[in-house]
Amino acid sequence: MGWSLATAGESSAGPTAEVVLSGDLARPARLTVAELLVWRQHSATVAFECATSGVQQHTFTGPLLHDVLSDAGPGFDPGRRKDRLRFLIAVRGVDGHRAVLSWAEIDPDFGRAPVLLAVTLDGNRLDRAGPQLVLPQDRCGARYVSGIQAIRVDGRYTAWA
Ligand SMILES: Nc1nc2c(c(=O)[nH]1)N[C@H]1C(S)=C(S)[C@@H](COP(=O)(O)O)O[C@H]1N2
Ligand SMILES: [Mo]
Repeated sequence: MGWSLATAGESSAGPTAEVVLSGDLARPARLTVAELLVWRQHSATVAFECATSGVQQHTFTGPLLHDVLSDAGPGFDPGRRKDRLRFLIAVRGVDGHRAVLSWAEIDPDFGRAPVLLAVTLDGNRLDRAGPQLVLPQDRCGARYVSGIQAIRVDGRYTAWA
């Protein structure tokens, strides 16, 4: 057999990363960078400090995390604001690095943080590396989870059950 055009999940440049959206969602999904380009794209030029490598500045583009997760159907009644306050968003990179946000942090009715699920970094697409979390409000870089492999929405906080 000769060479073939890209098949699902691969291209001549290597495998394509997928982000798994799971948890309390009506429409769980697996999304590639190409699919994340369908949402309205936002740009953010940010500076953050790393404890080991100092201050870095980058320009990212991608959809709002809130837009992507809202389309996946989180399990609350959107008309009842108090319901949303129990929801957590856990973001995990391929290397196991993870960060937890509250739903209210990115909700336009509460914290309104313009958090991106970035699909480009300084003009380069992240198809193979996977998307990166961008939190323009953060002074430190530690929550800028790169190589995002999974995002889990959890509305059943049970520690006080
Ligand atoms: N997947 C993953 N993302 C990560 C990290 C990590 O260890 N793994 N480190 C974080 C930290 S501590 C910083 S400061 C930023 C910037 O890292 P960079 O210097 O690799 O750009 O990435 C963040 N994102
Ligand atoms: Mo860091």
